[in-house]
Amino acid sequence: MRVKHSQTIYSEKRYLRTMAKSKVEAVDREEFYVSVVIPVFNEELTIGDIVARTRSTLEQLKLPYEVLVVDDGSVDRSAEISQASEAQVIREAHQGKGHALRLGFKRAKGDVIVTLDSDGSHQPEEIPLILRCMIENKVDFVIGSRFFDTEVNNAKIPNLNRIGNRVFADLIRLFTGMKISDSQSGFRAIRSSVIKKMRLKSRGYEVESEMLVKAVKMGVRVAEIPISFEQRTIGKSRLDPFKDGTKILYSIITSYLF
Ligand SMILES: Nc1nc2c(ncn2[C@@H]2O[C@H](COP(=O)(O)OP(=O)(O)OP(=O)(O)O)[C@@H](O)[C@H]2O)c(=O)[nH]1
Ligand SMILES: [Mg+2]
Repeated sequence: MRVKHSQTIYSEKRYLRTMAKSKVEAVDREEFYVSVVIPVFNEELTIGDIVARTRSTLEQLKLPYEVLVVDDGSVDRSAEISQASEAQVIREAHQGKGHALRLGFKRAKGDVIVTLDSDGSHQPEEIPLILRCMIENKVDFVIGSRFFDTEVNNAKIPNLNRIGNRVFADLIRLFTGMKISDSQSGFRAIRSSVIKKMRLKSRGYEVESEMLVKAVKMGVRVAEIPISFEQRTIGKSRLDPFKDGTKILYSIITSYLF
């Protein structure tokens, strides 16, 4: 199968410098409503801070926005804390990160959807960088990559996860011709018109690769920019490198073929 697409991978050092200088910068020239969708599963120690920083960043940008936290079955106070932080909270029985994101996408009213993790790995102050990249490069899907600033971020990411990421990137490149450094990053922005056409099916961590492969197949313009990254220091990862890695491999293949 031949994939017809136009694509841009944007990786200029400029963005790293911008990041160091000022994190909340004006996103100009385009007005759009931003929906930030945050999946949460037992992250009571970090979710309040993430929602507060997300809201404060969007307030400074002066863009209309909403923050949707999707909590599918946390047994801690994640949902209560999110509500108290003035996020809209969607609650459901536990199914997985992919299912949670899909619920959030369905509910989101925005023209652009931003996703970020709630365990403190991503910096909400970098949302403007992602949005700016979308506007300046006229792309529909921007991925925040952990693997540009390799010396700093590589050391924070477990070896097995890094190897897995490399394998997924190679496979995606083989199938689609697209060079990607971080197909699994959960820090992204995508036009909701694109999401609507994707018919996502993933329940778990494979949602990120499903979105990417389907976007490339649809001919959507995709860009990557560097982000800073902190490995979680509190709470618990539920990612099983073998079980979830296999699901991700399977998802890359099926998303490409069907
Ligand atoms: N709603 C919901 N969110 C989830 C689920 N699984 C993970 N998440 C969230 O998705 C984000 C990423 O999950 P992590 O467990 O940190 O996975 P990871 O980042 O690949 O793993 P680490 O590198 O160990 O942090 C976090 O914000 C989680 O709270 C789930 O089943 N439901
Ligand atoms: Mg994490």
